[in-house]
Amino acid sequence: MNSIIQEDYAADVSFIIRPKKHLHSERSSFQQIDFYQTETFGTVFTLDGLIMVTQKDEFAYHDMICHPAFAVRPEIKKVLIIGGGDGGTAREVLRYPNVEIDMIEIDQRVVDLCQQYLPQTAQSYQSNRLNLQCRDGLAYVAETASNTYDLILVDSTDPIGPGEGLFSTEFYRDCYRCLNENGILINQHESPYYAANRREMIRAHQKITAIFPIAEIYQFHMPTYPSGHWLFGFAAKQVHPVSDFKPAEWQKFGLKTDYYNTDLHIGAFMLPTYIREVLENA
Ligand code: AG3
Repeated sequence: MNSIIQEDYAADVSFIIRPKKHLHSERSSFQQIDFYQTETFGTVFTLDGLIMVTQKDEFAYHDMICHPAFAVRPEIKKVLIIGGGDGGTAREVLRYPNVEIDMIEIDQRVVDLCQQYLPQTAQSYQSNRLNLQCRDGLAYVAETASNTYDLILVDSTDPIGPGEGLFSTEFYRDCYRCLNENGILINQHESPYYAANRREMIRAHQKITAIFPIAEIYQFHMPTYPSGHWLFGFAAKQVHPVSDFKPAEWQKFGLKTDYYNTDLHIGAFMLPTYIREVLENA
């Protein structure tokens, strides 16, 4: 077992947390899974050594993957989550009383272990509005009927290992087909700063813009991910995240959120110049 959590951001740059305890370590059929107890971030969950969830900052990621879409289309009902085995994304979606979720997570061990070590996110598994299947998300969308979903949330790892197919053109094409006319695709879109993440950000954006007429990117602050600056993609057939934004309607849900609010919504889609240029020149 490791005595430190170390994520390498570049050949000469790493992020290190010194845990109080290594709670669990195993290799599933898909990936290396670890849980740690830490002073500053609470429980930390890693896959193949990359930080997925920490108890202290997961609220930022799970608010931002979920709530902006509902503030654009408050009537969302049928939701598909691909990945997200820790349960945090489902927890936020389930706060909307009328939604029903299909969730497709490839690794049953992630689901089981998060229920044991991360009840803060895995509490969503108690809901009867969540229908979980442990299987490959790529195959699932390929088999799913057209126009099935209002919202697809791709809560994936980085595009290495089991998450790789969730960054492919064929996957995005199937997502497009499975969404109805007003449907929205939100995907984990990596980060602009370090070269390895930037490369994946560009590749994902190129593929999505070739398929979806509306393909925007939005940002948020994620302290335990590379550079602390992270992105989601917002892609749709016709709804636009800024011109179709409905703040008053979203506020009627009365949700108390710790990161998302309707004041930051539009600003999240306004990208810094260097990111715009990287995407335009790609
Ligand atoms: N999904 C992983 C986001 C990417 C993290 N990348 C990294 N640490 N290099 C998080 C799942 C949360 N439900």
